[in-house]
Amino acid sequence: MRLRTFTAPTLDDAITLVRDELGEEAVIVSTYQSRRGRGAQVTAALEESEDDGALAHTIAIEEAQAEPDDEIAQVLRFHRLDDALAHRIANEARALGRDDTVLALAGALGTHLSFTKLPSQSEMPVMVIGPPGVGKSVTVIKIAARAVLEGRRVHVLTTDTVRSGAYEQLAAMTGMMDVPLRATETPDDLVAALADIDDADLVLIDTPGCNPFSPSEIEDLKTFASAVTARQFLVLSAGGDAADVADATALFAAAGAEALHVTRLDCARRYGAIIAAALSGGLPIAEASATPFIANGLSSLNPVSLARLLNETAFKLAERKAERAAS
Ligand SMILES: Nc1nc2c(ncn2[C@@H]2O[C@H](COP(=O)(O)OP(=O)(O)OP(=O)(O)O)[C@@H](O)[C@H]2O)c(=O)[nH]1
Ligand SMILES: [Mg+2]
Repeated sequence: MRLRTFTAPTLDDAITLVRDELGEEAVIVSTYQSRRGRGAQVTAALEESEDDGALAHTIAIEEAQAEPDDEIAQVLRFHRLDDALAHRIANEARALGRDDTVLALAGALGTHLSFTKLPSQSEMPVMVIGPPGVGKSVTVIKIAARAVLEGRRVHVLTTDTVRSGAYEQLAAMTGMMDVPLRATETPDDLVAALADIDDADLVLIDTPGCNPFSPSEIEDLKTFASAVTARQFLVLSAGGDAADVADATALFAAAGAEALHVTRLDCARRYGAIIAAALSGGLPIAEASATPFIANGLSSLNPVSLARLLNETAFKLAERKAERAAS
C-alpha cells in the first residue's frame, strides 16, 4: 500500500485530484481543511502494483517535501525558523489544546523563551553591546530617556572612540536631557570615569560595534566589561538570517551578555531570528524597539505579544500575496 497527499484550495478539489490521479480504488485515509480557508489536504491510500517502484520513490520524495498542514508550523516557517524548531514549537502548541492560534503559539513560546525589562536603575553599570549598526547608541539614549522620565539620575559613558561622530551622536541627545556624558578610551579610563560618579541610579555604557566572529573584538569587549563588572545587554536588529543571528548571540552570551534587546522590528517582516537568537544564547528578551524615535521608543514583549506579532505578520503578508495573485 502507498500513501499520497493532495493539496488543493477546497476539500472537494483535493478529492477530485485523488480520483483523477489514483482512480476510484484509492481509499481516503485522512482529510484536513484549514479553518481560515487556506486550503485542504487529503491523504489517500492505494494498493501498490509490482511495477510502480519508481512511482513510489517519486511519491516518497513528494511527501518528504510536502508542507505539513499545521497553521502554527506555517507561521513559524514564514518567519524562517528552521523546520525542526518550527515543528517542535508547533507540536507543543497543539498539545496545549487551545483553539486560538495566538494563545496556543504564546503558550509554546512561553515554555522556551523568557522575557525581562531593560533596567531603569542598577547598582552595576549597564553596558550596551552588539554588532555594528544595530542601534546600540539609540538604545542607550532610549533607556536613559525613560529612566530620566522616571526621575532617575543617569550618567552615560561611551567606549566608542573609534567611529567618527559617535560621541557627537550621544552628546546631542544627552545634552537635551541634562545627562552627563564622558568618553573613555581604555579599560583604565573607564574604571576612572566610574570612580568619579557617585550620584547615579543608572550608569549606561555605550560601546563600539563588535564583530562576534572576530575573537580579538570579543576579547576587547570582555576586557572593558570585566574591568568594571558591567551587566551586558546585547542589542540585535530584527530580521537577518536566523542561523547567523543565533551563532552571533551564542558568542555574545558566552562573552557575558545577560539579555537580548531587539531593534528595528519596523524594518523587518520575518522575526524567526529573534526566537533562534534567544534560544541559542539562552537569553531572556529585554523589550524591543520598533522606531528610531526616542520618546516611548521601547516596547515590552511577552509570549502573547510576540505570538501576535508572528501570526499577524505572516497572515497579513499571505493575504496580500493572495490578493495580488487574484487581481
Ligand atoms: N527604524 C528604526 N531605526 C532604528 C531603530 N533603532 C535604531 N535605529 C536606527 O539605526 C541606525 C543605527 O543606530 P545606532 O544607534 O547609531 O547604531 P549603533 O549600533 O550604535 O551603531 P555603531 O555604533 O556604528 O555600531 C540609526 O539611524 C538609528 O536611528 C529602530 O528600532 N527602528
Ligand atoms: Mg553607536
